[in-house]
Amino acid sequence: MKLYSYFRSSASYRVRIALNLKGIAYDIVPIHVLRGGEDGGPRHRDASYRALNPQARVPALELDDGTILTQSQAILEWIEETHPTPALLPREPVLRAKVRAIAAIPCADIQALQNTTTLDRLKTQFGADPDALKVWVQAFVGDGLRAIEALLPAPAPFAFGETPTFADVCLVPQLVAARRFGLDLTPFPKILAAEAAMKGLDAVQRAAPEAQPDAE
Ligand SMILES: N[C@@H](CCC(=O)N[C@@H](CS)C(=O)NCC(=O)O)C(=O)O
Repeated sequence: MKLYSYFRSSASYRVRIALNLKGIAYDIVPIHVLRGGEDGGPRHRDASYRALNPQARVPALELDDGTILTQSQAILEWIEETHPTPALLPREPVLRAKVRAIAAIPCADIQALQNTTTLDRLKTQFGADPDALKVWVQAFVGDGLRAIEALLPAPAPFAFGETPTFADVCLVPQLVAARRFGLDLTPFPKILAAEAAMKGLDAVQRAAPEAQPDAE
């Protein structure tokens, strides 16, 4: 199995965590989203990568039979369905929905607003300077994290109990981006407790941006 991944990509990081927690072997194929392309542009916009993922985004997971999966949430669901243990979703349907709802906040509602393409467009088309971009990202990440903090039960020690779920898998990468943009995380003790529990796991440490072959 091959994971097309960029070390700093939060969407790639989610998939790396899930693969590691499940003990699934994979090779990383680094795809730089800022440079490294055949035409001098970013690697993920190369025709050869678009042939794999026409959306020109990371991650993409190539299965051993050549099938390409895209979109981190779809990949997480595939991982859970094909490798059910250790489970990353609770058994009970209401709890499953609650875990998926927490995971959806970074994946669906925050990430697109802090993505490279979005920030580039704000800069080039609307003249946003670095301070304006920071205000933008802090606003959307802060809104999302406030909602998550309100929705989470008391950590025990993970977001939804004694074992990690998709909620934890999606929270850890979101916090990297939050810190990169200088967001004060002290109002989020439940989120920080779940993150601390995750960071104690070898599988999560091996998925970290700084542990990747393409880390800079
Ligand atoms: N919803 C997608 C988002 C994928 C995505 O936007 N990935 C970012 C890196 S985290 C990317 O490829 N950015 C490149 C770009 O914006 O051009 C997912 O969860 O897989």
